[in-house]
Amino acid sequence: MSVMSDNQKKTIFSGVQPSGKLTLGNYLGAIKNFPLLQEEYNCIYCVVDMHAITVRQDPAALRRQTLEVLAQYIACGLDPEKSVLFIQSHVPAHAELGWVLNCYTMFGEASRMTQFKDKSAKHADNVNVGLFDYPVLMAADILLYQTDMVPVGVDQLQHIELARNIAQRFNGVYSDTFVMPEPYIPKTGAKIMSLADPTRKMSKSDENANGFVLLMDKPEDIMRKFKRAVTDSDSRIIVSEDKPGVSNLISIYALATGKTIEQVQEEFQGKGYGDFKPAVGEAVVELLRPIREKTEDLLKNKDYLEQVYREGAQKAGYLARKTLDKVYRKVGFVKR
Ligand code: ATP
Ligand code: LTN
Repeated sequence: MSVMSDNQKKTIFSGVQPSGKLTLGNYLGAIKNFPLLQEEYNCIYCVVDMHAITVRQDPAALRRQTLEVLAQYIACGLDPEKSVLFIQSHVPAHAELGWVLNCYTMFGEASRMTQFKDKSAKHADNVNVGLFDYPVLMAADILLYQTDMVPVGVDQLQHIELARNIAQRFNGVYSDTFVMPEPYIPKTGAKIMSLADPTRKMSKSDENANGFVLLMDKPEDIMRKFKRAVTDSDSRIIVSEDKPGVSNLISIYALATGKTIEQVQEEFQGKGYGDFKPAVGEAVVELLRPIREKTEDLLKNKDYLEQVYREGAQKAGYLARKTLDKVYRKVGFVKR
């Protein structure tokens, strides 16, 4: 397997939480970029179920959603022969390194994480220690694989900076142990906004279902959501700071069709929302159709998915153990 044999290649790692159904934001901001680099890099992609339980989950739904995310990774173009695909809780080294890194993370720096502040406001009845510690586990995910690059949406930038700070601190105390990871954030699509409130991020946990498009949404639902999308007072189809609704739709259309922002603005010059919104809807329907169909097929074949995540955990576990052993030795744990 290339990941074990090819040390010349750089490593990419990323994760997605199985905390609900995946949105167009998850796809355009992150997952779409995962398969692009499969040939040139050692790619490792994880379904981060341990992160998902920082917010209360229904056990049966969590189990189903974990397999759905795995199936969607493959449906979006990840090839289990080329990339390592696995489930976080199957590789205990994540929790083990997470504990060690807790002892090299300052309470103050963890307290500054905006996702923690947002999520504790949203789940005020369950502000648990795991929610606070979430970014340290994420640092462990990344650092375990000596990751060079982490493809994510822009909302995760602060967490990657924290992972870098933790790595630097540890390397400073014990000599070089971890590779310094770099974020990989797309120029367009790094933050897809809600269709119902374009000042907010499109989020799968939004209470307003018209705000997000799911990868598994039926074509008629996608069309309805785009036709109802909140736009701005004047009807010009241009990107502008004071036109967050239209700017968001232009980004989505550009990404779905492979056109540039300029080409899209030109295409709809002199036209109104009546032409533009259904065109965005149709482009997204066509973008998502093959992903939805492939996901549905894969979910019918549980044996295949099981084989993928078992093999993935074995490969990931081998790589993770190498880093963990090094860390345990450096901090002074007796060899077992
Ligand atoms: P939740 O809504 O439960 O907070 P989430 O969708 O924000 O979850 P994840 O599922 O873990 O969080 O995100 C997976 C990846 O998708 C991350 O890299 C994240 O940056 C990216 N992402 C999430 N939402 C968007 C968005 N609206 N635009 C661009 N990228 C996004
Ligand atoms: N925090 C991320 C999910 C995540 C992740 C990671 C992303 C967990 N571990 C490691 C990249 C690398 C999120 O909520 N979007």
